Amino acid sequence: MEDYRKLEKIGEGTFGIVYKAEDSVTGQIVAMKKIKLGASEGIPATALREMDLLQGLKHPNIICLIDIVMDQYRLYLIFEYLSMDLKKYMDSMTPDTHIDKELVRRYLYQITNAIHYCHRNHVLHRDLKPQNILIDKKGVIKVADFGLGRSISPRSRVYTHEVVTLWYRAPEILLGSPYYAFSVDIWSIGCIFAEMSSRKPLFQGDSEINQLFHIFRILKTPTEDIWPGVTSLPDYKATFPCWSSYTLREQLKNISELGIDLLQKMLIYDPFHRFTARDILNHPYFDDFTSTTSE
Ligand code: INR
Repeated sequence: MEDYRKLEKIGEGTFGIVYKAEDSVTGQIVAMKKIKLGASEGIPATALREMDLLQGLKHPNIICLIDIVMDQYRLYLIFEYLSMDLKKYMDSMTPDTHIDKELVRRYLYQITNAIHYCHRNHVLHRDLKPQNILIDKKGVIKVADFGLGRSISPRSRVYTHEVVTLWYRAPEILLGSPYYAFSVDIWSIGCIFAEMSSRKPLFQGDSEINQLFHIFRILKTPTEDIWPGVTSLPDYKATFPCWSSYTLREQLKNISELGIDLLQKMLIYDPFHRFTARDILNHPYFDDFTSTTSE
């Protein structure tokens, strides 16, 4: 590993520690994700899967996998480097300030553009959250951490309950739906959009059931009328408390009418009626918007 000089630790991905590093030859600053190899197990399946996915995904708003380096004990994934993530950026702002409305729009456009590209290539991210959205000083966004992403065919089976970080997790996953699809990423983007606008996570649950109740309190407890089939989902209980007012607008004072309209469509309960990435990009919220990154 003389090819790269390790600088400081910058984070921990789903697996493996991430360092800032320098290319010994060119001096280029990179992000280096170190994956320890066990004595005999070889390369973890998750790492192979991530490499496979990332090598196939080339998009201006998706973090670029530059190189893969191995020595006897470790595997290093070399990525392009960005100096900040969206969570750190929001945490660094003083409490009463907001991300500029135009910047929120630029960020939302780029996140959605990245996910639209993933979905077109049959890849779900499944763990979108502010920590794995990287930003630079010029307003460019790149989505990272595909450690849990997985190439899927539509309606593929879910293998685990624990996929998306709780606050950004879609209700169909929380209710134990045996199938889920691209719509889970859209839910997460909606939650991130709300958080960028208000500086506060929209649904801050501390357990799966509490997460659901946070959602119900704001979007009403779902019924068969608004979400056909909901009462048949494995973890649905007829005894769920019945919240009957929709208070999304009241949660978000710093968002335009068009923004609220778009957000509502990203947070539609029924996954089949929830907006797609394409629908988001085509929404009037982006009408007078000129994207500065090419697709
Ligand atoms: C920063 C991170 C800057 N840049 C945390 C971080 C704080 C401040 O994780 C990061 C990465 C980067 C990063 O610049 N390139 C990558 C993370 C990841 C991949 S991953 C690539 O997949 O999330 O671990």
